Amino acid sequence: MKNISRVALTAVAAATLALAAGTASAQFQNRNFRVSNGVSKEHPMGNGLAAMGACTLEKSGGKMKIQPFWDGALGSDLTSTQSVRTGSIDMVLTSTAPVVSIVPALGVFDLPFLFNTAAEADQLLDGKVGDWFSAKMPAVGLVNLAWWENGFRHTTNSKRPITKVEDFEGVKMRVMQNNVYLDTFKTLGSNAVPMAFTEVYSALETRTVDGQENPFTNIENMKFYEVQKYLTLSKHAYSPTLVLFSKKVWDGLSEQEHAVLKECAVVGRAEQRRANRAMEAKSVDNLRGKGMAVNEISPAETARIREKTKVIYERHAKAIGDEPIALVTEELKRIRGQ
Ligand code: TK8
Repeated sequence: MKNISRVALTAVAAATLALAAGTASAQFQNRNFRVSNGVSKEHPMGNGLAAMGACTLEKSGGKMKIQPFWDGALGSDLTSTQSVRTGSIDMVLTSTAPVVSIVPALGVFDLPFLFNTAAEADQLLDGKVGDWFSAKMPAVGLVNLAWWENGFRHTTNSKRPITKVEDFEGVKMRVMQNNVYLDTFKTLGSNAVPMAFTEVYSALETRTVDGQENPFTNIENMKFYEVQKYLTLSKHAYSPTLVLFSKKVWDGLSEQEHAVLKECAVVGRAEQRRANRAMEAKSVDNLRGKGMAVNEISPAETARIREKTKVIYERHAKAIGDEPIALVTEELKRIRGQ
């Protein structure tokens, strides 16, 4: 008698599981979401998207696929974001800086020396303040699924080591298409040139510009070390990455599909940040090994650079908005126990 009930139980359990999987799959349609990236597939954004894609496949019974495109194949941060707004591309991973022309409040994240650590950036972005910024996206045709990490930005150039403020003088510096970065590097004495990420390598190679600034992972991933001699550990800003989904496409999805995309973007976030930080930890040695001359800036000189760029906060407060600046600065004080 016992044997029969065990066999019956096993059959019922198997049928229940199959039904559940079938039901899950039935709640989902076949989807293939195309994602635009400015970086190459070896960048930690690839780790994040691989984790996110495995998650969406598993939770949709194999129906929801994520298809990354690399090296700006679908366009730059800004043009891809515009395409996501029209629905011709489903998703883009972009720095916040180029999106400021669409959502000015994001400009707060470009203010020099805003964040001190990645931990406080995570805490702010993954909390209610990050949600406040994400809530601004639907009005411009976008849905921010999560905050991933570009990282702390450092300066490279082909002219000289930058060890003090005066060394920025006359360096033709590519910056992201963003007024705060333009103003910051002009204020430091550089000849700042706004340019899409996809054009930077060739602009450095042809000496159209002397330098640029980016997190280590981008400097390594884009092989900027091949066309840049000097790396200065300026750590002058922290760039968040937006995981922007098209609201036009989003509005055609089910609640279950929404839930899976949000849940799996958070799974991808953990993996992308982990991979980014693991790569960053080895980057300075790797870049030295590729022939870059690496220098720190002394605390005294960093203090002079911070002092010189403080004016940026006042100059851009109106364009960014008092509310986002207050939200971020108050939350940072709270996180720091100030
Ligand atoms: C990559 C860009 C890049 C950014 C830049 O698509 O443009 O310098 O730092 O990460 O978003």
